[in-house]
Amino acid sequence: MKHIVLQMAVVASFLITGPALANSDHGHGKHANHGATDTHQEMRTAEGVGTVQSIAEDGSSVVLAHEPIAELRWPAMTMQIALADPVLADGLEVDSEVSFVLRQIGATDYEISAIAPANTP
Ligand SMILES: [Cu+2]
Repeated sequence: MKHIVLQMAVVASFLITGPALANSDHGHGKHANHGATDTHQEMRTAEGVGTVQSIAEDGSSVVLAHEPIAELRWPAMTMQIALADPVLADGLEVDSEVSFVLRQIGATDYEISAIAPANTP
């Protein structure tokens, strides 16, 4: 009998937490704290703008001096960010202004999923 009761408990907890987790994809963007205190695993994205400082020869990353990213509570800073695909480095030029999309890949890790010359004059 104990085995049956335990299995029922597992099924019940799955039924309760499954939909709750699926719904948690919405509305968490506002309380990120650079990921440090955020244990949610959903993949967040955020847009930013900045200036290309350098580009890794293998296209694996770029160094950006980016403006503050309010969604992530990031201050303006110069940082190296991984590129999701080396092809994203094609056409990038050092000292050019770019807009980019960050995609969360870990608790505190982000990569660039899209990057293009900024349209601002
Ligand atoms: Cu940064």
